[in-house]
Amino acid sequence: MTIKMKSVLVVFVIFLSGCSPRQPTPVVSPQNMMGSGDAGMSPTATPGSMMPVKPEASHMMEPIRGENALPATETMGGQPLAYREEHGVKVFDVTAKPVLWPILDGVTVTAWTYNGTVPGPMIRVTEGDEVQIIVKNELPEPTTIHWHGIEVPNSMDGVPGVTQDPIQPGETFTYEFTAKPAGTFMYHSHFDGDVQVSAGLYAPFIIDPKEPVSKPDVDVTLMISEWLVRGGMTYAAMPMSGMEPNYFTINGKAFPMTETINVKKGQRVRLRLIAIGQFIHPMHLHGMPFEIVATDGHTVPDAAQLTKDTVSVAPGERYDIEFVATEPGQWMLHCHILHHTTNDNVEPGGLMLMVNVTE
Ligand SMILES: [Cu+2]
Repeated sequence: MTIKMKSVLVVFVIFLSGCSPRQPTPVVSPQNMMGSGDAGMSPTATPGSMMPVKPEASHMMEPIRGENALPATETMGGQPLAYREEHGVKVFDVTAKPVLWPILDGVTVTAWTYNGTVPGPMIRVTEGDEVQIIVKNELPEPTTIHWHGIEVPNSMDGVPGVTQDPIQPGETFTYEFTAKPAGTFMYHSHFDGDVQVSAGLYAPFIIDPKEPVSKPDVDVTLMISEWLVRGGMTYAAMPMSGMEPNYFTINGKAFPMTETINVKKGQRVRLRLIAIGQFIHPMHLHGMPFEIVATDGHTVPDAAQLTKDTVSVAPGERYDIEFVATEPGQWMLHCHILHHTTNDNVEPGGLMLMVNVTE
């Protein structure tokens, strides 16, 4: 072993010993935390599992705050948001607020939402539109919105402490930009993202092309995310020991409460897959192969389109897939990490839905 390697090892050991939890966390049981006392004894300790010793990191271990959260009045998330036109600008109102959101019969999460749904409402405009989004913060904590993948001016990018001050509880902030380019995008919180995004602050943002293109017969947007529900409390699910999710949702619902996509034989179907949680999901369609027609909102040229039946959607990615529904029947779309097709470890559940093709 070289001197350099030895010194790296010594520094690493000092780092690990400094990270040992000094007191039990109030939320997650110590046996779940890994590495308590001696990280070297724990073969699967992750950097995340060491973090609760830092006071500023403990927020992620606490339940999602739901003071004054009312039961959701809407049943479906991701629905188109109405707007008003003012001097040629499309103006949208978005309120960030907690609600109690059912993801399954008998399972309700405390969600932080845009306008009371998970996902929040879909903003859908045409390339080149001037848009204004008036954001009111009714959360108990500051927030901001990032327009993921959209080419906005830097001052509209929603990064707290960099491009803007956080929107404090009770405050309003107006975002304004020209919608471009065309494609599948999303908007989500960029303040305490590990907690706020996991809690539900995300929604689709679709920009349709200005020049007419051949439109699919069926066009469905599916946002994929994860939840940790324990003892009736909701926590921000993370790839971190003791904080892993036990529920998985498509558009805010776990199977069998996920939507069914109804299609007539011969129709061309576009599914816009968006992963907004912190886990990768290899989504597999039964019965019919599909083409990947756009990645992260950008059109894939015909000659470069892959024909697939499974596509892995990593956090932040979008894949637009298309297929012609040639075969009648009930065809399942599901994640192929099969633990993700369970509800609290019971199959079937989670990331499954039916594509129902009829004559
Ligand atoms: Cu998955």
